[in-house]
Amino acid sequence: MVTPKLLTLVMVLRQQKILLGLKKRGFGAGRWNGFGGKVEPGETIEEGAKRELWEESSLTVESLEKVGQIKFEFVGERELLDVHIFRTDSYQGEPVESEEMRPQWFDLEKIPFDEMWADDIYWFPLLLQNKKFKGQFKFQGHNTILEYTLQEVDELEADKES
Ligand code: 6U4
Repeated sequence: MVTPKLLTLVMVLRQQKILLGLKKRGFGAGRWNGFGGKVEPGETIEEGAKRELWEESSLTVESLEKVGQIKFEFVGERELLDVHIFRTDSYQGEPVESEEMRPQWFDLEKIPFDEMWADDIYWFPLLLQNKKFKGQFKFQGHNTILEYTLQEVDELEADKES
């Protein structure tokens, strides 16, 4: 059994725009994405999400809404990613570029899906319609989706400490 790696992803929305960051290094470098990273021992998933949002964008939030959970498998790689997706439309501060991310606001009609992870175009519509969702994507390399499942759900599992 492989233990999935717990990761967070935070989507910040404001007045028909979404804040994405261009990842400058590490996993997914060169792609626009929400803010997030690994959950550290002793923190809840939501705490990890807030910490990463702060570290990568300088924004703070009081609470985040959990909206999605997607598991990723990469053929030939042992590691499974378990990504917990949150959204917020109320935050404090202004986005500031960090070593990891260059933040930029995008109109909701101009989301740069060509320069994002290939799965995003599937689940962003659910995110933008305020739906909750669960899914699983199987990748060949980092660009090709071999198969996937995605479903709208009423509830997501409660947060737990890692
Ligand atoms: P560090 O600790 O900085 O070396 P790094 O390897 O850069 O970590 P990290 O921690 O930034 O990775 O986490 C990767 C981020 O990418 C998380 O926010 C989750 C997100 N992510 C991973 N696969 C994704 C995918 N297929 N689609 C997507 N986001 C994904 O939209």
